[in-house]
Amino acid sequence: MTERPAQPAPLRPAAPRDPVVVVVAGALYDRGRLLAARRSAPVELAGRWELPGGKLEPGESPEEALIRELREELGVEVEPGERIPGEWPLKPGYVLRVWTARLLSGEPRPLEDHDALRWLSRSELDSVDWLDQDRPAVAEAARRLPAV
Ligand code: 9L3
Ligand code: MG
Repeated sequence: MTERPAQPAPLRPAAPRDPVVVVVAGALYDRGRLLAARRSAPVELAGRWELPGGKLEPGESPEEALIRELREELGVEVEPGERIPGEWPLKPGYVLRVWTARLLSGEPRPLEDHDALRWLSRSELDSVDWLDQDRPAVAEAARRLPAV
């Protein structure tokens, strides 16, 4: 009777990848300008400027999250447009994805998590202190600034 060759040890099932929290942000355009929002919290980010948005909630599509976040934070209704290609790391376990968005109604106001808003033309984009993590996304958003 021949001995069966030793079987290799069964492979461990692949460890599930750490879930990544998706943060969606909007590149909102109006007459050739891009909306920038100054964070009021948390303290380590306060005073820095960003594309407004926030974390995807369970069961939400990114577009739904963007609509909800901009309604909560700015008091406006928006229509998400195209996803700006790319994905930018935030703090560990978080990534930023950006969509263009069109203002349907309302005038943005800093209702939640921001204390100032500015509409920036292309030549003004460097005049605010963007979060480092938002800079590459802002550069991509700026390339899509509609000419006026
Ligand atoms: N964040 C960075 N850039 C952005 C946004 C909308 C958010 N454009 C970071 C800040 C927080 C985390 O993502 O660390 C979650 O964002 P939020 O829910 O506090 O807005
Ligand atoms: Mg937010």
